[in-house]
Amino acid sequence: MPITLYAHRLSQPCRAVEITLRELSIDYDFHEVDFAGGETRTSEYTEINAFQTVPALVDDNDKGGRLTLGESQSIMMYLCRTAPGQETARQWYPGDQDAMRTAQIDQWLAWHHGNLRRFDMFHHIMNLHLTLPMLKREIQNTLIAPLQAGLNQGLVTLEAHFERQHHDAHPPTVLGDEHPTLADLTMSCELYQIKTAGYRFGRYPQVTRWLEGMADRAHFRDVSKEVDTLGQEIREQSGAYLALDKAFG
Ligand SMILES: N[C@@H](CCC(=O)N[C@@H](CS)C(=O)NCC(=O)O)C(=O)O
Repeated sequence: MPITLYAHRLSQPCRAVEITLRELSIDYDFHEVDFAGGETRTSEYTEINAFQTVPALVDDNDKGGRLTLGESQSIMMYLCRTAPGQETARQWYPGDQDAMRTAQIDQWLAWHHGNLRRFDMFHHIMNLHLTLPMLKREIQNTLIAPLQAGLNQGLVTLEAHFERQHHDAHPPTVLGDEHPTLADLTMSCELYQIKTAGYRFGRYPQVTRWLEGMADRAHFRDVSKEVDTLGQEIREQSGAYLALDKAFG
């Protein structure tokens, strides 16, 4: 009996059916149904399972007959009733062989739907888990990426300014003297906080040198400890969404 299972492995009833097929050593073709993308609502799928859910099973028999079946428990019972290896199948579901044991199994199967499954919050947990990364990626694309482009323009200006000073005696400063001024302080505090989140300014070697010189000052270091800690947390928890290597590197 060529069998096709229409299913998705993130679905509990689908996994239960697929495990049944394997336990009974039944060969099957697996058709992954994109149920999150609405495939169960298509007319093609509705022909296979009028209830528009996964799993569904199609069994084409030798005589040209075709069975299409939805509802995981009906599918599992059918497989047990028709499996070639009946000795194994009867252990899973005795059917007519043992009415009393079968009635007990039926009772638990019915109870499962109204109880454990009804309160299974896995789908909500999964949605919550998937929503956060999607939201972060969306914010990176719509909010952070344009700011990175703008900041790159400013960094080009600053880099060119430092390059015009033509000396290596000390780290660059805005006025070119050894001692920084308020202009250095204000701008370095700005760029330093971006650096704490994991950005590097590799495309701008003079800016990098200037920033390192400023960040090396004792009071700068002390007063920056809190932003260092927050930046590290951001880097570890959200770095993957921030294009840390590409933005200014
Ligand atoms: N009582 C059904 C439940 C099937 C079910 O809830 N399937 C969900 C996935 S776990 C589904 O198909 N959802 C997609 C939809 O409703 O479009 C069974 O045991 O087969």
